[in-house]
Amino acid sequence: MLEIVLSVLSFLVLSAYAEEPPDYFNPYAPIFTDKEVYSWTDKVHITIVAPSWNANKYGIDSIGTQGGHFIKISTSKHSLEPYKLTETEPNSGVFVGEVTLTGFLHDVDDDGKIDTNPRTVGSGPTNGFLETERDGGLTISFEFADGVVLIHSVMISWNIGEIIFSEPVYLVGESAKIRVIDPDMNLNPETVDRILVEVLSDSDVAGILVDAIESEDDSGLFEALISFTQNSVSSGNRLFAIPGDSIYAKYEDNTLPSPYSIQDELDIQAKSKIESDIPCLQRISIEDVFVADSFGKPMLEPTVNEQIHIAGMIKNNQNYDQTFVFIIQVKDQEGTVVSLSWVKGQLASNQRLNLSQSWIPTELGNYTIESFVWNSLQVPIALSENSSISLLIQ
Ligand SMILES: [Ca+2]
Ligand SMILES: [Ca+2]
Ligand SMILES: [Ca+2]
Ligand SMILES: [Ca+2]
Repeated sequence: MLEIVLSVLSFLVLSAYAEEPPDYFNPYAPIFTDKEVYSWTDKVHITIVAPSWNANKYGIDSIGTQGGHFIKISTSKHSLEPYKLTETEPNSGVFVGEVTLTGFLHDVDDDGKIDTNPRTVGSGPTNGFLETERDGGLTISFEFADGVVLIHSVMISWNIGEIIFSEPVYLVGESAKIRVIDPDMNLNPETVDRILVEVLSDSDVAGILVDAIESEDDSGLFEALISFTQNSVSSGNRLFAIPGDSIYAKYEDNTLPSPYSIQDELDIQAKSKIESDIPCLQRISIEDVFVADSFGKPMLEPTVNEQIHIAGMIKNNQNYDQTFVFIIQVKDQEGTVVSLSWVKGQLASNQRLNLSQSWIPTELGNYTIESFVWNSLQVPIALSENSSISLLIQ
């Protein structure tokens, strides 16, 4: 402390540069940065509060370039010195500047081409470019007074990207927004950057490759909007996917923090689902169920031990294919199921289909014929309202 005071005093004696001498006994000049951790190509906003360097209350002062009182901005292998910061207002005593980090040579999207332009140049307050390493620090030092050096350090690190769908489920007519957050891909803080995202569905595992665009020049947040089709192949930002499909979005992160190596890559994935915009029970309708003879003619008085056909017509109310199981069960007066049968198949867009099942009643009585449509027997989801008719066997 004594040493500092002495050197500050000697500085006072030699001082000739300022109209009013700094308050050397109160060297309040903290250095601030807008973040504590930066990515490799971020822009760093620097603020130094140094009221004692506000030499001219009526003019804009600057700091950092006066002999013996340099500001130095450095990474492990590169530095900018002297670097000038300028006062925000004539009488603020607050000095600001920017330095844009420029990373190192690296291929960020695995296409074999380098995507960065590392360089170290500039003298401030906003024109500085500085090369950085993947891990390490950035140090700003300011020799506030002779022998009094103020230092502020921040970290530089890559980040593991994140990817999300805006919704857990989309209806067929909706668009899906995909967001990727990876500050490492904000390669130029002055312009909108873009990254590639792969999007695929259970029905199209080849999928599409879409551009996700940075939301602002300096956000590191990338967004892509995709739509779904059930009737045509995937193309552009349109993905073939049918209701019930899971949909997947994948971003390959080639900028991973330690302990990953610089050459490592990691697939970051998100999952969502696509559902029909028609309520489940209205996707298929059972239009008509009746009892027919072997020629398809309605039977008015069916009798015991005579083969009858239970005929039904179902209709797909959606404009895409739908797999189905059409189930018919016959119950006697006690509610016991005496016949159970089903037909599996696929209905094309808006298709009507006639189906029938045969049954030979062995006893007289009143029966109930119930029919349902499910999507499958394995994981049954009802796709229609149930139909029920009564039948007297004589
Ligand atoms: Ca001033
Ligand atoms: Ca590349
Ligand atoms: Ca950018
Ligand atoms: Ca990254």
